[in-house]
Amino acid sequence: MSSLFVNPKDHGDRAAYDAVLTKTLEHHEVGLVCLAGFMRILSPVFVRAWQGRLMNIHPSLLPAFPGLHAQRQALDHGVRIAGATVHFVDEGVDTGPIVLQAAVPVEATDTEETLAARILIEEHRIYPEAVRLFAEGRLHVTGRQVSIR
Ligand code: NHR
Repeated sequence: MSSLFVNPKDHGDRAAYDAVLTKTLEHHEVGLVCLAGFMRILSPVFVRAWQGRLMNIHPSLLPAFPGLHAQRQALDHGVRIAGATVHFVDEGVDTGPIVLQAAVPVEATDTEETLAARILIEEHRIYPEAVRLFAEGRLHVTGRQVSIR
C-alpha cells in the first residue's frame, strides 16, 4: 500500500489539476476512485473519464442537503432522520446514482458535531461495503438506478 499527494497548488486551473490527477491514477492502474473529504468539485472531463469508477460518500440522505455542511443543513431544516449516502459521481454536485444509504436519528439535543459523529459511524460501515460490492463486480448502473446482484 502507498499514498501520494497531488497538490492543487502545483498545478494551474481546475482542468489542469484534474488532468494531472487522471494521469496519476492511470499510471498506478487505479480501478476505483473513492472521494473522502475531497472538497474540490471535479471537472466534467474528469468525471466522464472515471464514470462508473468514481464514488463519493456524503453525510446526508441524498437528494436532501447536497453540497457543503450537510449536517448543519439537516439540523437547520429540522429533520428527524439524517444519514449518509454512497453515490457514483456525475457532473452535478452530489447528484449521481445512489449505491448505499444508512439512516440515523436526529436527537433534540444534537449539535452539528454530535450529529456528524453519529453519521460518521454509518459512513465507516457503508463506504467499505460499497467498495467491496464494486470489487466483486456486483454493482450495475442503469441510468439513475444502481442494482446489486
Ligand atoms: N465533483 C463532481 N463533479 N460531482 C460531485 O458530486 C462531487 C465532486 C467533487 C466532490 C464531494 C462533495 C461532498 O461530499 C464531491 C462531490 C465539495 C463541494 C464544493 O462546493 C461540494 C460537494 C462536495 C465537495 N467545493 C467548492 C469548490 O469550488 C470548494 C469548497 C471549499 O473549498 O470549502 O470546489 O460534500
